[in-house]
Amino acid sequence: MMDMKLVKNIKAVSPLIATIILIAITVAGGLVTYALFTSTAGVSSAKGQVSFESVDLVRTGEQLAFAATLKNGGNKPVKNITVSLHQNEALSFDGVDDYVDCGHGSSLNILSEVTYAAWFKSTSTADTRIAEKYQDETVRAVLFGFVGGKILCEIKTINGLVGVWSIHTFNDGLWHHGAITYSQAVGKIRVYIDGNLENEGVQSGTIVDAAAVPLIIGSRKGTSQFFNGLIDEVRIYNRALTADEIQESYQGYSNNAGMVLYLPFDGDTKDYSGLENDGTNYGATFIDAPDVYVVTGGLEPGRTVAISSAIRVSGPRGKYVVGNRYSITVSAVYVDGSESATTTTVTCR
Ligand SMILES: [Ca+2]
Ligand SMILES: [Ca+2]
Repeated sequence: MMDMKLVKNIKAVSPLIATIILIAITVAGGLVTYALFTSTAGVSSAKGQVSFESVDLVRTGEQLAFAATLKNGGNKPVKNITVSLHQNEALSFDGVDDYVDCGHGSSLNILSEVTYAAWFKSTSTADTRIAEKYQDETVRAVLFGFVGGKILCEIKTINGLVGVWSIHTFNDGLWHHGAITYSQAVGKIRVYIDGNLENEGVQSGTIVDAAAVPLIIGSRKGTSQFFNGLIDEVRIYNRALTADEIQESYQGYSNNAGMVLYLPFDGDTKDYSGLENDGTNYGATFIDAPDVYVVTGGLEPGRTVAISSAIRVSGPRGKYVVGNRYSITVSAVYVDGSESATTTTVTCR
């Protein structure tokens, strides 16, 4: 059975990322089923009965081809199989005192057209920040917050403060892509979740000049409003991305035009936009955030299943580098509810 929550949980882990791809799976015997490329939390590593017969990872330019043959070597029918590729980390914030300070580089002092975007995962109902440039109620620019499970964007311009909330709550513990934009030319603040416009509001004028105020990830000023959960792939642009571009970001395509900050949070808090707005990490920890294929088809004992898909690799920082080894885990849930997992490694070629 297709787990809709899993399917909704599309965290296009980037810079490598996949668009949502339907993968045809042909089970020996002719049954054809489908799986979505998606991503969820990690999996266990216990020895299991479903294993890899073969696995292959090939990068050609911006394309990554993944192929594997899985076998149910046990005597119980499998209900659900998940395959995950481990190469990506996210940053975990404890909701107490963790944050990242990206300083106040001039490229972050954006006055008229702006986008903040990030992946987030949380169950918090608190008043927290994903990213903010805030000194006090007078000198404050952009607030990209997670408040009561909703995304909140506040933009302060010379004409005053306007806040726009997402309509829905997103503190369901699943990965979501959040993006907020302000365009002085259009006169709108817009909030997008998972690639779609959630809400918008009217605002006007140039954004308050906060040149000396650092950009803080996961907190207000590093002193309050601490984010509780995971943040990944933070991007800031000095232009308001279009709805189509936001949708593409959600699907994992990296748009570099006007990008002034890019934090992939894969083992460091450096800025990979090229503008050196590197973050200093105060206590947040890196956790494994694998790319996951959810293979929804069942698998009878003794049978094999071949899966394959093409993934588009994008972004300024190449992932799944040729010659590097990556860990791949297959997790199985059996019809009786028991579970197993087996991990192997593969060299990208
Ligand atoms: Ca990451
Ligand atoms: Ca801490």
